[in-house]
Amino acid sequence: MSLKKQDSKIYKAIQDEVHRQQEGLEMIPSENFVSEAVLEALGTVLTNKYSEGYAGKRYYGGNTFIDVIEKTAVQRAKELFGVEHANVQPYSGSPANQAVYYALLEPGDKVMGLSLPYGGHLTHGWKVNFSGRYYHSVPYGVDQETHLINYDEILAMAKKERPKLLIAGATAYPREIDFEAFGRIAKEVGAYLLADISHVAGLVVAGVHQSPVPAADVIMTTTHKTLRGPRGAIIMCPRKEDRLKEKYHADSKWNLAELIDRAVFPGLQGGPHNHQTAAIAVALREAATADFKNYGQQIVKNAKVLAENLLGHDFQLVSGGTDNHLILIDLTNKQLSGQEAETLLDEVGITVNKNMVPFDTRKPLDPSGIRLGTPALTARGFKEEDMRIVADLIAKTIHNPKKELVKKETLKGIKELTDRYPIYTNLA
Ligand code: DSN
Repeated sequence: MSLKKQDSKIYKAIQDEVHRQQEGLEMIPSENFVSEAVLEALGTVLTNKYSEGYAGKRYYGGNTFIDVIEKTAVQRAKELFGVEHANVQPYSGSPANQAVYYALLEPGDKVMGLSLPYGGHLTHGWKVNFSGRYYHSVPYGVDQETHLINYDEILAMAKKERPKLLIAGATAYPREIDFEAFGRIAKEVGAYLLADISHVAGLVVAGVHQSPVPAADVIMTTTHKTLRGPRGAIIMCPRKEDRLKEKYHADSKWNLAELIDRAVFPGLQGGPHNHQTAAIAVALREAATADFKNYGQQIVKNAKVLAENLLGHDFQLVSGGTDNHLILIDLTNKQLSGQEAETLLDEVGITVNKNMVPFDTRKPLDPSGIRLGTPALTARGFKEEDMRIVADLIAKTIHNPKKELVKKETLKGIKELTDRYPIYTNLA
């Protein structure tokens, strides 16, 4: 029976969401639109199957075709990123980072990552997360003046703290991350380097951002952000050998790749989500095309034009602009909180998220900033000239919170844009 007939409530909510995505400007920088082929792979009978273990070594029968799918996804990840090993089973980014910790560390070991209020991720050592609770987190921040990562300061701190794991990566950092510099620091202090490229994986693949492959011991990426895949994550080892085996795992018979695989299963997870693995494989194939390279380049071009035009409307941008897919606006000069701006923009169909800015004096649930980005709009086909219009629409909305006529004009402007770049037309 069709979903529509069997469960009209859920069917309607899904249709409403299709329309929301089609008719609004999706600007949360960690979100994207997958292709119809990826969607098709996700909604398949693969969700019915258990396949604990790895290809050729499963704890359940009937995995002939699942093995084909998982091996294909692994091979595509290895080729796309240029790594020796890939594990495509993590359910998403947080479980994947948990697996990296489980593979490399013992509880209480020291980790050093970018602090959450300065743009880091919960799993990079934040106190309420497993990473801050079960490990000894000594977070670094950003420079007070420039809001940039200060590699000299991180080196000095790492020399003093001697972390076992150094983490390079962010969720709200608008500049390119210098993985090579992080690699030098990790080598100097004898730490593992985890590059969490969840936000910028698509930019790395497109060659617009530095690849962490030469520098990192382990690379983790979610698959659903700039990479344009389904929700999920991949853990990769550029080199299978454990560079610090003598120091940290002298008694272990496993190399780095084996430590990672054993941490994902049986360490933390049960059966992989095979429908997700298939969709990841499809997305990785798409990401290997010339079109995707153009897409990654366009994401950054669009973000830069958006940033320039927002500056023209007197918005204050953290670090003064962007090198990647995201922009962090500090709304302090607009007498508006991040929550108020998020709500105002939501009312006209512009979706962004409230976000702390570095050295924020407000609270996480009502911070001083909003975070916005270009991956999803670029996936629809938006170009530089469209981003100028988007900047105008954002400015109008923020500057005229109570004017109904302005709101009407903005809604009209958004409709013109979204009609020009339809998505999922076969689903509406
Ligand atoms: N929640 C993601 C983001 O929005 O950046 C990170 O996990």
